Amino acid sequence: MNTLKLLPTLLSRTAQNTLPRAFTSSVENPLDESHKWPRKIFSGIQPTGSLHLGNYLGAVQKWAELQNSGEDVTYCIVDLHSITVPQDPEKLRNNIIQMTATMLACGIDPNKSTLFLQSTVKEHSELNWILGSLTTIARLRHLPQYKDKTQKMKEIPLGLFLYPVLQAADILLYKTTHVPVGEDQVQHIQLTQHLGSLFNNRFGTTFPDCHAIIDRKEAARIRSLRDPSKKMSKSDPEVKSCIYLTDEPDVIVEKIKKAVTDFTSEVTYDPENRLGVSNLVAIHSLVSNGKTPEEICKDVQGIDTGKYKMVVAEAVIEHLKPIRTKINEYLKNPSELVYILDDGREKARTIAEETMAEVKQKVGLGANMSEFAMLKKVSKGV
Ligand code: AQP
Repeated sequence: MNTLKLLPTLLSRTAQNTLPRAFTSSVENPLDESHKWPRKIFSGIQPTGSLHLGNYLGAVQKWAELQNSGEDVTYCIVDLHSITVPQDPEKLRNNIIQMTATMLACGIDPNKSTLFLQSTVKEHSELNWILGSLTTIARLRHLPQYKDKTQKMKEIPLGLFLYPVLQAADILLYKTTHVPVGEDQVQHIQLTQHLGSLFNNRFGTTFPDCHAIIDRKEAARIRSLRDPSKKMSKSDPEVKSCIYLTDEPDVIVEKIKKAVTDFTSEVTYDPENRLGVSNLVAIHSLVSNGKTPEEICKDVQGIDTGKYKMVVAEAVIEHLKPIRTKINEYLKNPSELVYILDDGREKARTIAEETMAEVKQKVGLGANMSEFAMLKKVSKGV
């Protein structure tokens, strides 16, 4: 239905995109600084099991806020990224369904957001190849996520090395201006800016400059409960380091009870010097309807960190309860989830196809070759 509605727009845009303008603009038109880009939000999440509090508070909670404030938002379940480490095919498909249910339960509304599965829009892989041909091995080798993830690996998959380029393709394909992410992704957004401007300089203005949105300091980096010097991460082998949205209440209590703090019993928010307790205050603040860390500390004045852990656990359990219930509800109807992803794919594909046609034409690849041949014929006066 969407496709039909969009067809006239698509056709008229294609017709407007007259051949001589497109071919000459590619090399002769330098970077157009004055171009005004519409504000567009894009972000992605890997379908690797359940969401943890870091993913939720650092990214997805913000995604729903942006959607509800009327922004143009596109959210992608990035399955191609997840296969950079080995995946069991059956489990991966289950995880895609699980992640779709989780997104909806966290407030992503397919009527307001475009929610789709990355591998169903082939243009992500195509743009990845083109951008990969622009970037250098030296630029990728120094990215901290690559260094962290491969530290203990003997054989490093090429995909793990290249995935920041695919991430840049994901973002640029939709001419994104803003990307809501956690702090761990900042270098990848910088790489995206670099590749976008490299492309623009070489082939003419095509992509806007994009910016990371990290506006809530306390959410930017949720820390491991067992080692607060590290970020909360699903690949952490320490099971109690990470709270999942689907954890049962008793598991959440157990994990927070075991959270590493320090020898001072007072509850204060001092993220520079007291990483562990400040992490708990940050989590508490983010699940408490806009209460600041300072207000939280004032509320719990007089209780020690041991007792405070129970207060945090209770707040987290309360906040996650409706989300867990909704996840289970959505999971009862997987076909509906697949339908939502299919619908999202159609919306995403319309934009992705348009961008790729422009990119291929500018790079000199095989798009519109028949029109090119016609133009040659005309210029030779045949
Ligand atoms: N600890 C965190 N604090 C704040 N934000 C975080 N994000 C991840 N961890 C934290 C943000 O979550 C979004 C989606 O992340 P992803 O699915 O791509 O997973 P990831 O970044 O690889 O992080 P994970 O879940 O912990 O996985 P591993 O163990 O593979 O590193 C991103 O916006 C990310 O910033």
